[in-house]
Amino acid sequence: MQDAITSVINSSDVQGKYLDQSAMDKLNAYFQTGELRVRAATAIGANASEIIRDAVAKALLYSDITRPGGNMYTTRRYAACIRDLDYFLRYSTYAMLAGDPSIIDERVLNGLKETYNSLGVPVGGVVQAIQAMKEVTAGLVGSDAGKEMGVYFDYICSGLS
Ligand SMILES: CCC1=C(C)/C(=C/C2=NC(=C\c3[nH]c(/C=C4\NC(=O)[C@H](C)[C@H]4CC)c(C)c3CCC(=O)O)/C(CCC(=O)O)=C2C)NC1=O
Repeated sequence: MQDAITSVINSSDVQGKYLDQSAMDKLNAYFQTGELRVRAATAIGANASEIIRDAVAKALLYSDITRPGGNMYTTRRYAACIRDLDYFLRYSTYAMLAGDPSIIDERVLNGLKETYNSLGVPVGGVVQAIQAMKEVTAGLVGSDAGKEMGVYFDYICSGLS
């Protein structure tokens, strides 16, 4: 995985140069939001199951997905869905702390779309649930940190579509 610091340093290193102004600006923006990121990650970690419960209630409950014939029907599949949402929330939080999405590519998106397609997991429903987590999370951590988390929730959604 990469983070905001290694990604800036690596791209300067490839050119054999010291960091230029735009690289310094990127680093500065990252350092200035450090406390915001740590505070948001703490709040998300302490409230993960509530975030997921509220997102499921907003996006999935009482829809065709949870009725007989739907992909979340049966306790086993319902639990698999909740577990997937917990993965998305946890890895988005890691990526938000790192300021870089590469961990999501490596550990979440790699092969996921193919897995969902082969199991009949409706990607549209997954995207709706992730968007609902984005709203619920922003409500918890505030709009600045919420926007930052939104980048990584959206990153997962685009990787699935
Ligand atoms: C850490 C990275 C990681 C991810 C992301 C991951 C996802 C993942 N979700 C799966 C299944 C599943 N995923 C869902 C999810 C849903 N169904 C719906 O209708 C909802 C819209 C949605 C929840 C939002 C369901 C129901 C299954 C079980 C499908 C089945 O076995 O029939 C499977 C197949 C194997 C299994 O059942 O465990 C994988 C690999 N596994 C991983 O290791």
